[in-house]
Amino acid sequence: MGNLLLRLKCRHLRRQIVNFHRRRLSVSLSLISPFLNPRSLSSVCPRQFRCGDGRCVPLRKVCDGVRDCSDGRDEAKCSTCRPGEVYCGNGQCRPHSSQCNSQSKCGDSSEEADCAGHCYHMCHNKVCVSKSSVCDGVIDCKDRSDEINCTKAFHKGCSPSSYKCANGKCVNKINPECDGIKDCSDGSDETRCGCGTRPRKRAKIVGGSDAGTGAWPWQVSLQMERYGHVCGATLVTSRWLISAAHCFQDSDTIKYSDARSWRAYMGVRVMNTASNAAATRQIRRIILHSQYDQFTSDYDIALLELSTPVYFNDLVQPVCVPASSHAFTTGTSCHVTGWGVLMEDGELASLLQEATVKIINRNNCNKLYEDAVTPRMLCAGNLQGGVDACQGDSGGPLVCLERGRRWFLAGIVSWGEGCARQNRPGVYTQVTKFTDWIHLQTKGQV
Ligand code: 4AZ
Repeated sequence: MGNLLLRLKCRHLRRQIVNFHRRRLSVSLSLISPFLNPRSLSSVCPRQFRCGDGRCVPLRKVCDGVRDCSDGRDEAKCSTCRPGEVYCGNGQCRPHSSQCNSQSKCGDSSEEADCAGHCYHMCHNKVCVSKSSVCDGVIDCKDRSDEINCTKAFHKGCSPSSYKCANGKCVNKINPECDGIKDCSDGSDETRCGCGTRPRKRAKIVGGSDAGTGAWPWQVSLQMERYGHVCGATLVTSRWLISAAHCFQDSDTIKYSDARSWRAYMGVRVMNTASNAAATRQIRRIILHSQYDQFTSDYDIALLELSTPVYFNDLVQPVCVPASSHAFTTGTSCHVTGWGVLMEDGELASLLQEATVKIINRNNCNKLYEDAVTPRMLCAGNLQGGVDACQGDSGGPLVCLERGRRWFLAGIVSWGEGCARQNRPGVYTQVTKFTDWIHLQTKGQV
């Protein structure tokens, strides 16, 4: 695959998008100054603290006892913590759950001080896994022990790692859904399994970074009439697409939230002409997650209902949506696809690109991103750099092959610092955290 960079749109760097549209279409759009509008002003400090004068300060410098903002805003309101938070030795407030989890959230490690080197969960091979990585839907221990012995009964009767059958019974096997074996007595783990296959690919192996025809039949290009390709999305049923909420945040000049402005192109490989699409649909409505936070990128998920259903064929197929209990293993090679830029500030790809990226443990990823990775996010990439999603890939799929037979949607391209930089992996919306939300919003259609 070489040093492939996938392309995409960046939600928080609105200026880049506008620039990109200007380059692409030579349409004279007025460049939005982030200093004119309070919302854009905040958006120039993604995952950082914004001082009163607009300067950005890393979150780790907030409440660290040192005034970094000229107005001292970074050190104001630091003396008390909210309920459920732990007061760190340096004055910071951190979630109580971060105490004694072998992962310093306080910055000064004060919340880890009285833990006597305690390891929350020790894998059989003596790898220590912190509290927040246990039962979080990502397998970190080779023996899977961090996702097997989940006894907390908060999945409406089933432990987080056990699959809940339609009749409410729990199945403790890892990822039993659509694996060809009936595990639920009511057979519900094997219903609705017409997903995650690639009819065209059965007899073919395609190498390199250009995707073969029909290689990723759930990949959708979301386009706006005036601007062409803006974001990716994933086909999950004949009526529903999953994408990123940040693709639909209005700017001062562009109403990204208006469903009527968008077209979904499916079965496309070569981007340049829309006539290449096997199917085109208008969008009936866009459902944004109500907790989406444009500053932290938390809950970066959107559902798009198509105006009319699409017909499946060799080039248009839905991917499987994982059950909330589905675990994706740290270190697994998964695939991200899109028509995003081939390098930071580069041009969009005209041929659909594919890249192999490995699932990264969230705690390790948080160390690289100063705790900006929430439990709703999943990191994947190559820590050496060189392979990643980038602007224009946003909203598109990160998919993993399960037991060599079906592809499941593990993530939605969401954010990252730059593209393909060393120790700056891609951050994705973790789909398993939204399985119930998706089911609810689509009234059980997904
Ligand atoms: C973006 O600008 C963006 N390298 C998306 C993904 C990544 C970086 C930026 C990951 O939307």
